[in-house]
Amino acid sequence: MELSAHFPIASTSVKTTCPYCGVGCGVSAQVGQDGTLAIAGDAAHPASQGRLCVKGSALGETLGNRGRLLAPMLREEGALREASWDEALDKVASGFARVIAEHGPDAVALYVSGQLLTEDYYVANKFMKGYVGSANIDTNSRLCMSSAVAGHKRAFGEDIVPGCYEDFEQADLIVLVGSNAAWCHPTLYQRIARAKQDRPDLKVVVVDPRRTATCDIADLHLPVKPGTDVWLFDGLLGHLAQHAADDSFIEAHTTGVADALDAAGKAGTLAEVAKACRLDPRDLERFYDLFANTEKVVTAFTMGVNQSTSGADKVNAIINCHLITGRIGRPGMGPFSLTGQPNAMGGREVGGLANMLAAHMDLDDAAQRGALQEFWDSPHVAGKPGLKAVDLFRAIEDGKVKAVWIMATNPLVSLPDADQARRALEKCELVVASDVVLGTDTNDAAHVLLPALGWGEKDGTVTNSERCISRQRAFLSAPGSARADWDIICDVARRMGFKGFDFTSPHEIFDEHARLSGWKNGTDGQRRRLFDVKGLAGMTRADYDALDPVQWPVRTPEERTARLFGDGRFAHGDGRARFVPTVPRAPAHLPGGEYPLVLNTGRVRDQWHTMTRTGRSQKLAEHIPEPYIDMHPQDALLCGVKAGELARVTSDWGAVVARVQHGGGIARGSVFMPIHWSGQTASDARVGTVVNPAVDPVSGEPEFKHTPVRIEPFGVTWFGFILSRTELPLREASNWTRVQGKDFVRYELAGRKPFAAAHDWARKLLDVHDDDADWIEVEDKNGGMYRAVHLVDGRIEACLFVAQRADLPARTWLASMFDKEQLEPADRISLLAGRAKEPGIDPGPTVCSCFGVGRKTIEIAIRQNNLCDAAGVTACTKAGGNCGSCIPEIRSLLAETQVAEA
Ligand SMILES: Nc1nc2c(c(=O)[nH]1)N[C@H]1C(S)=C(S)[C@@H](COP(=O)(O)OP(=O)(O)OC[C@H]3O[C@@H](n4cnc5c(=O)[nH]c(N)nc54)[C@H](O)[C@@H]3O)O[C@H]1N2
Ligand SMILES: Nc1nc2c(c(=O)[nH]1)N[C@H]1C(S)=C(S)[C@@H](COP(=O)(O)OP(=O)(O)OC[C@H]3O[C@@H](n4cnc5c(=O)[nH]c(N)nc54)[C@H](O)[C@@H]3O)O[C@H]1N2
Ligand code: SF4
Ligand SMILES: [Mo]
Repeated sequence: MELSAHFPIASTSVKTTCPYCGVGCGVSAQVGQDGTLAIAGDAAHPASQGRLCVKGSALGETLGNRGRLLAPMLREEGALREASWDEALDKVASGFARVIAEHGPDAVALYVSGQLLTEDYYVANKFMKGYVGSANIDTNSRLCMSSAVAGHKRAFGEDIVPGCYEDFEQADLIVLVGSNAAWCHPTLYQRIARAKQDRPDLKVVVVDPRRTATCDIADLHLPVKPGTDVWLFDGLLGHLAQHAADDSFIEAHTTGVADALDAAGKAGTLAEVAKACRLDPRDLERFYDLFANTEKVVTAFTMGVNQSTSGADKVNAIINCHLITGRIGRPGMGPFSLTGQPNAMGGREVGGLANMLAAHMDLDDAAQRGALQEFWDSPHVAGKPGLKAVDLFRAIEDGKVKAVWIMATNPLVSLPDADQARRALEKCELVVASDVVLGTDTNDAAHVLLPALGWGEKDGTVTNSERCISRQRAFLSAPGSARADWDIICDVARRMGFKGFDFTSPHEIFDEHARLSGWKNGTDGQRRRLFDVKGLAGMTRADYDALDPVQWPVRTPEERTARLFGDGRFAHGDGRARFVPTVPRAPAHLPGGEYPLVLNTGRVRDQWHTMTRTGRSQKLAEHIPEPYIDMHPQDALLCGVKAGELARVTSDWGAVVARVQHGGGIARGSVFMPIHWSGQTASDARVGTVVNPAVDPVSGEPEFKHTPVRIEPFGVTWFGFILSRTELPLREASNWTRVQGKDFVRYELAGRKPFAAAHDWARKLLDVHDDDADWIEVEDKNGGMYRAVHLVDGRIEACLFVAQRADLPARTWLASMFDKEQLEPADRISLLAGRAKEPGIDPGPTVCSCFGVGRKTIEIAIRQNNLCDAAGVTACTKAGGNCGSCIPEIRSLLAETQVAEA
């Protein structure tokens, strides 16, 4: 891609880390002399060994200045205007200072993100807990990893992931619980798939209410009833106690087994557990036997576990099973929390959560608070936990928190009961947002916008799921007047008169962070913290810049640590791990009455969260271009909705509209919606508005995967689409979704009001004023059809197609017209038909985004060449030949085609 306005600062290849998921793949970025950028996997990176998934591969497409926030902005009387850094930062500093002076330090808050670098995160936390004097700094990791953190702390005494990625290759059984790794941790998933191919004895069990792409490699899929994992693992604990307990390990290294078994007993007999989990008892027995009889077991878990009102208990129920068998800390075994964001771990190391301190110190330990204050030489160290994300936004709405600074997260989309979050920001006196892009739902509610450096421009470190610290390195110069997040925070801190923020580079911050990790660590009567990277303190700037990926702890510069707890010593004072009793309990809100179905929410393969970055890539838009509701055909029948048509999903908290589809492997009683669409990309698909705000009592993590809803048809009277070179103000128009095209934007439309005055509406919308504009149109008033194309200098500028029925032409051919600088006469004639005179084959929905290969192309190749495996499909069509993220889908097409042929 061209990076016209971006001045490349490096013309050789720069090694950095992917800014998306917690696998933390190494990326090699090369900016050519001509300004073009090439992205490839970094073969030397231990987490990924040269591999990238589709999102990582498409990083180049997401850069560039289009849509970026390039200067500070202030909102005055509802309108945004550019401001200088001085003016903007003074406004933030004086606003925070005034609120603190008038209402105390707890009346301000920071809401930050696992997408900040460790250095940014470190200073944000120091600013709030050490200088403002409040622990009101929470992070979107509350929505993500907080149940795992709570579970780790309860069991181990510290937030520790004991294992490493190699364990997935060395295991004989991998249990994936509430994880769609094929789509969410793709390169790690592919590592498992390769290990299984080499060693078919490696068994994989997937525990997920949906039959996801991850089940492609599963020997056993347990489609648990949503929210019932504690029953499942409590039942397993009882089974293991009888068949696989490691008594000497339990005796020497743990406490609390009897209470845990007592609590687990409440789950009942195997038959009762099977009933509670809605599983076939034979499958359950198979799973229990497999687990009991396999020494090397890794149980990896993600959001199906954490995002629950029993999230922390789910985590501990899993850990209990590893403790009772002593399967922890040794090669090929252990509980393994897969992190979501690129720096979820780094955030936890610096104490980004409202109930933690920096460097794994404890907020409720006065001695550690004292030690931290001494190290920082700060006026305070917050003495009580701050507000957790959901409570924070309630406190903002209640007027208790009057100023909030949001960094690298988009809470008006990602929080549960997202309309509540919007109401909160509307009432808040001062809302500051630091972001890399201008158009986000949260920015729309902010008073001050601060432009941050993004990936490729910023410098620092991140920590992945296996505790591996890697450098993110800059290879592009700052666009506009954007500045690094750490730099912005330090500047505000200095303006508020705080000392201790004179950092001039991320290297200096990292050094302080590394020194703090070793500060009074196990000395001066303080608890020994396993998080210790003092071996990385004292590096020169050049050392830091050249830092190779390294797993912590790093107590001496030479130390390398793949696994923890192998010696049976845990981080609790007595060195023992705790069995945590977990009594199964149902989710907070159960389906029934008005809301008979359970809404489950999660991710799709090619998009990242609220789409502010992946949404800019045409390649990534094609796999799943529109928001959808996946549901069982029988439920659809009962609700009176049909596949391909729009439906409304309503809960007690809000409503959204999306297209119904089947085939997502969902059982009756549940529906699934992706989380990615916001007010910027769709009129009515911000799914957070529907999600209930109940949280886990221990971790404060919301129950994103379980909201009772009802579904009903969303009747429309017309359908349509627009392709346009410029963005259109559709905000108030009918139902719409925005899809990124190559040199255009596509809008899918539907309307409820009778369709009238098409000609005037179309010209107004497409901004065509000139009477002799090159404007071609056709209207069939009786048939309820209207089509128009606007050309400028022989090039297509925009086209609009609407009809009373949904049978509009496929968008593919029209989209290809946007590639042409000049339309040929034959193209012009075909424009209103929306397809070439002799149409080729419609490739169908995209399966392989890397090479743009559609479903129909693959199906035809399978049939014509009698293909029987994914490698054959790749050889014929290229699909799956780059990142491999689509291989599970190719394999299910192979299976479907084979069934159809039979
Ligand atoms: N493509 C892509 N990848 C991503 C991200 C992204 O936005 N896009 N985001 C990253 C982030 S921040 C995160 S946190 C991770 C999330 O990674 P995952 O947790 O793997 O992804 P999700 O789709 O949120 O949910 C996982 C699964 O939990 C299942 N589930 C729902 N309820 C239950 C239940 O009660 N029990 C069990 N066992 N399972 C249940 C869902 O059906 C779903 O398939 O992905 C990371 N990777
Ligand atoms: N219904 C439902 N909701 C969910 C979830 C779910 O499963 N279901 N999952 C939850 C989870 S696990 C997560 S992690 C959250 C994620 O939710 P969010 O964190 O809200 O989502 P993002 O779109 O990643 O928001 C990141 C923002 O930071 C900006 N940004 C990117 N890089 C930088 C940078 O370097 N500096 C600054 N200042 N800004 C930057 C981006 O443009 C974007 O606006 O969503 C949560 N919400
Ligand atoms: S698996 Fe994909 S999204 Fe995750 S770090 Fe690797 S390339 Fe990035
Ligand atoms: Mo996450």
